[in-house]
Amino acid sequence: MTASGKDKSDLDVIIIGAGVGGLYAIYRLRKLGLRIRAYEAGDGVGGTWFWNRYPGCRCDVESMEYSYSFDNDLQQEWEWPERYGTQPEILRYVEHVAERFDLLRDVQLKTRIKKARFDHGTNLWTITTEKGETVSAPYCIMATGNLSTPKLPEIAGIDDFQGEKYHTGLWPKEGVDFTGKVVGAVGTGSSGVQSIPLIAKQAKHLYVFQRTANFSLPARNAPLDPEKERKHKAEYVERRKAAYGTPFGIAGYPSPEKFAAEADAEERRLSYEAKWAEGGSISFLFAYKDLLTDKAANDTAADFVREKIRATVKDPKTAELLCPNDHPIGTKRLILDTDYYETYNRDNVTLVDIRTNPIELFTKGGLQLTDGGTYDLEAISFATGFDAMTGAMREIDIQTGKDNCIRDKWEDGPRSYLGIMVAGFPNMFMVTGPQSPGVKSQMILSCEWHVDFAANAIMHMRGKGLTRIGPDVKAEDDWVTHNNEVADSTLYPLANSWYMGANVPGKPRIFMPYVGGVEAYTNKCNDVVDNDYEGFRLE
Ligand code: N01
Repeated sequence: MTASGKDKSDLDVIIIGAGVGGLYAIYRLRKLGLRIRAYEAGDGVGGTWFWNRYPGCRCDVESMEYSYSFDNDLQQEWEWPERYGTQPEILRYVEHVAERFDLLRDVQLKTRIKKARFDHGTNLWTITTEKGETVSAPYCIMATGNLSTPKLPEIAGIDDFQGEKYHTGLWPKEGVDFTGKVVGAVGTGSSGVQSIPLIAKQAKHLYVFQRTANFSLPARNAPLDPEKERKHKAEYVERRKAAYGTPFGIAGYPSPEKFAAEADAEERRLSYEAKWAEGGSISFLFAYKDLLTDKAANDTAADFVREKIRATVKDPKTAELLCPNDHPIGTKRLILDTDYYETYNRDNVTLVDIRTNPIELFTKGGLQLTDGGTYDLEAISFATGFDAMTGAMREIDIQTGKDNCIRDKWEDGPRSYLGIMVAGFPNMFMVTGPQSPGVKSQMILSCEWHVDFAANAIMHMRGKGLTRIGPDVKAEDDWVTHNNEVADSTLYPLANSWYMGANVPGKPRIFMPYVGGVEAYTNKCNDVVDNDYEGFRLE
């Protein structure tokens, strides 16, 4: 790190974040001969997989897919033990990649960036760390992650609670032993649903405080079938290419051929039954063409899952509470679980409905509900999610002039061109930014796509002797409009999800990811480049 006042352009590209995207940026840009450095808040690399160490944490994309594609030897040699990778296994993989390609020498750990300023005179970004150090470069890549700003509930007394308190997104490295303890679990999204069965196995008693029931499907995790692995590896290169031509960036799932109404009730039941037995969310959502666009079609799938919940959970009142009823299936991230619903048949687990009777306040020894009921708790696991998609960038004070900062620009929701750049913020690239398919795709593939786009753009600029690139306001406006139109043609906006910013009080309700699919998106990006970076201004 250059001390303030020294040579201001000792790097070509600053990378913020050393998760999956940031690490690939180091690899890719270094190969191009660029001087780069990544700044990472954690004391290790891996981003999401570094921070989310809660029990049961596992990826919901199959391990043969959820990996880098940039090096065929890497993808051939790495062996995944299970169908879905656990957090420790994925972190081990990411650390292996960092070591294998000698990426760590360009990472500065334990360094949180507080400020980023662009100087229009010099065309340099200068970033400032928490400790006040600064460094400058013509380009800056925000590899800050979409789910990297953990959020605790804004409920009175939360700091008064004297027991153990954990957030799934900031879980202690050494793990947590709940043995013999009375534990509360708040939050029943993916993190809650994955952790609750394991916490229940340890706790003396577990109270699950549920505000919204979510749809969850069985993951059917198992040791990886060696024959499946062999076949997959033989086709790896073709599968990766094919992935860019699919909706979610994952090849191997045949597109649905029928609308739900084209099948009768029995045919639909058999189809859902087969998907349920197979495990996994993409396959389930691919049962029919219109599950995410037509409410009546969606109801057929949602009813099927509700019936499964009723058939699994023995206490009818608990089963009914666990049946999601406020959003179409798939419009919140569809969860994959192992024994989630079965967990409610344990004597030491109680589901508490905080939709009709919210948590009023936390106390020294537990919490109190609105009706005055109290719960004594020795530990609380908060699986309450993140200030998603925009939180990490809004935490950095990003400015390109006195009246132009990202916090203000995104006050009413994010605006970007392709989720890659923001008008008025030149030379700043985002990795899987809002209005890109990032979180609705195989994330690692999308990270590679975005880093490649930035790398190619930077080399294009250098080749032409240009120094400043950023989107036109009109191109950005059109992309935002397109993003919203595509979202509005689906059922997604019907859910109070983090895609909509709905989980953060006061956050504007705008649908943030691009749901037109990876194929449409990558085609658009290719057209933009082929048309001389159409929509970007290169100066
Ligand atoms: O967070 P969430 P997450 N009082 O926002 C509740 C990815 N991920 O960490 O629905 C009471 O989904 C909230 O209730 P409600 C994946 O993309 C992937 O679980 O807002 N409750 C909800 O139940 C996922 O979607 C994997 O009413 C409050 C929960 O907390 C994303 O990360 C694993 C509350 C938050 O759910 C985020 O998942 C884990 C309050 N004040 C995560 N505030 C896999 O790959 C929030 N809640 C499998």
